[in-house]
Amino acid sequence: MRNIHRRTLLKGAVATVIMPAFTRASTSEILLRAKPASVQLVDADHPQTQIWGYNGGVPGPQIRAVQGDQIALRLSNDLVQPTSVHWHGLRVKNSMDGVPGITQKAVLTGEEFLYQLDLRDAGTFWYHSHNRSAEQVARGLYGVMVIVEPDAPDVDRDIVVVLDDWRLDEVAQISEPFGNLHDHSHAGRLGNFIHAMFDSLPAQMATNERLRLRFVNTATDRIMPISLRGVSGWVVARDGMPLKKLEPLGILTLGPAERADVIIDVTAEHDGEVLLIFHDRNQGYVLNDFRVSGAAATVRRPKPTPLSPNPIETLVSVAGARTIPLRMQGGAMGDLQEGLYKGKMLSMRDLVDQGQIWTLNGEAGLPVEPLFETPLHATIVFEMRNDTAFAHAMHMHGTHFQEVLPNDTFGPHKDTVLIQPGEARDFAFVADNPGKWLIHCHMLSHQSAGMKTWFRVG
Ligand SMILES: [Cu+2]
Repeated sequence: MRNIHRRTLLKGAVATVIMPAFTRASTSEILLRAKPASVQLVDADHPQTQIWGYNGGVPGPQIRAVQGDQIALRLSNDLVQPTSVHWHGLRVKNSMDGVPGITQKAVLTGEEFLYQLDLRDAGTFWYHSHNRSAEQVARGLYGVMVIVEPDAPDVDRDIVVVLDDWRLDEVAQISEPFGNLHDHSHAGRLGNFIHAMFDSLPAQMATNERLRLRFVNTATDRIMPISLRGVSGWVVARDGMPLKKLEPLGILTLGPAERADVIIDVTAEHDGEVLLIFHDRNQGYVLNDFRVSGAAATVRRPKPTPLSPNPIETLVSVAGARTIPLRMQGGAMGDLQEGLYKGKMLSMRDLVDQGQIWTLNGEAGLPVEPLFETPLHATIVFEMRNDTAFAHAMHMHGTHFQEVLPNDTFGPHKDTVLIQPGEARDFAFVADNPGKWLIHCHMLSHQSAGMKTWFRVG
């Protein structure tokens, strides 16, 4: 049995609830003003934390829209650094993908950029800075997008739960500097304050109440294994895409940028409690606890049915597909001797001098030429090989991929996958979204230290 600690990792801290402004998408523009702000991140015994956020909060305004909507979002940059916004997991037009140097110029201080998005898929997505993201996301430049199904499942409450990990000093300010070589060469910048931010806080829960929880791991580098006590439930979607077969809810491990939609029924009795637990090694830490009072119904509802699928192509075969090796190397305790960087072959020592520690297929940083080019509608298989001592959260822009499993079967659609040390796993997709797309580690410390590349479709 695991030990359960009723505290978060930072001494004296308690889990926090932040109620972001809801932004209902409509025909008018949504303004996202990236700017410094001060928020009560930790408890009232600590000072407010200086963050960078959209419209003065973290998370930024929650964008709720209906599948099929078109929305326009105007980014306005009031930061001291250039910035951009990436719509993580949304299958957007390439020019709207928010990647400086690939799909747009970074938005300079005092300037603006208008993003126009077609919301093809329903589900739980998020948006975040894609410029100097290891710093800008760590400072709070992210928010959640909920794209509602026309036939949303019947639940009593639908709640967004953001999981984040902050490195704070003793007066609750974000620790600097960023870009620490030890972080970058190991598991990334890990924090000392882990919390769950609910967009609406259930003051209490009731027996047999049914909730949909939309978990989003917004941490730059922290893998989040979580579980719930006092409930029974199912994972119904991953990375915004409905699962064909619901997964019973056990310990849910979300790598950086991964999402999971969960439907739970409260099984705890009156005067019992529901716990949200973060697991770290053999310890469990209670992030939130909810008192159970009364009953919402006398009996549990039947098991939910799967959500309606999104209009994304589902693989049936990879026969004749083009395979692209994607070998991860480098980092501490790795065996990387040298790597290509900006067209030059450098020794590991020289790479490190450039802040580059990780390679994909022997190259660090964004190559001038794409990793590969493919005509539209071709099927591509990434042969991912993790030859490093650390896990990586590999994220592909533009569409979702599916794991290639035995006997022409395929895993769920995912935009980010956690690949453990030594693992060799294949992920396939149909290249149906034209443009220049990134594939990179979403441990943002690893990305900034080299682990990224790109490809061209069409
Ligand atoms: Cu990584």
